[in-house]
Amino acid sequence: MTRILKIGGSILTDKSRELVARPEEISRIAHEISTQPDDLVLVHGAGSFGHIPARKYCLSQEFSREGLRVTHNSVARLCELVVEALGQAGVESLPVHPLSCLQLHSGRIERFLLDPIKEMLKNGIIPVLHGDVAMDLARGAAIVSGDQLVTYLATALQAEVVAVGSNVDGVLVSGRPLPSISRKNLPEFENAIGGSAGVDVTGGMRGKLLELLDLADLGIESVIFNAGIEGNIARALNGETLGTRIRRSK
Ligand code: IP8
Repeated sequence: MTRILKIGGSILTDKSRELVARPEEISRIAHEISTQPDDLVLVHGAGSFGHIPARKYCLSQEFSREGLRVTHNSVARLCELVVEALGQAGVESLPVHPLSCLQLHSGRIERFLLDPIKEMLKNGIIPVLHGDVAMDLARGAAIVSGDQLVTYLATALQAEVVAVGSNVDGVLVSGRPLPSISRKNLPEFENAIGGSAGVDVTGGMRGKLLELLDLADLGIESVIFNAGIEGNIARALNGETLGTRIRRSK
């Protein structure tokens, strides 16, 4: 039973300051994950390690060789902090950098070499992926969000649990989390759903929700929950519904 957990970059980093991580939060999350590490793929957001350089080099609009190098190296550094923290918590993981194993076309994943990820899972190792830059057949390069990775991986690996941890309690409407949302009732709430409080080049909550609705269309439901609250990660990994459930339309 494969489970996919995404931890938002806003939990792992200070989103307003470049290269500023939150080591206590990274360590807490690593300890929570260490309580149930089996068959788990971890994806983390880029936080200030990715969104600030990506904005500085205008990577959403422009091709910049230097910007690609700086942004990738920066998110790879955050990934290293996560992998190290997992090791400290007693669970083995390895970084899988999307830049090196997938190909985009117009910003969408077209090819993805999944064999190393499957082999890691078989051998009791947590693959750790992250929002990254990647080469793009139409544009030279583009940004691939952790949320797009979640959707792709959940489909390819037929995940049974898909949990997306954010720094808020779910999909908020008037400050409160919706218990569930589907493509059918999206128009009711669409205008009330915001982007992100910090610097974000991949669309914040709206971008996340659209990815997960695509996944629900394929029959795989997910939850968006608050990973900043201790204990929630373990609950989400158990398949409990907390936060907002992204349901398939009936
Ligand atoms: O934080 C964005 O990934 P996300 C990746 O998962 C970059 O949206 C490089 C900004």
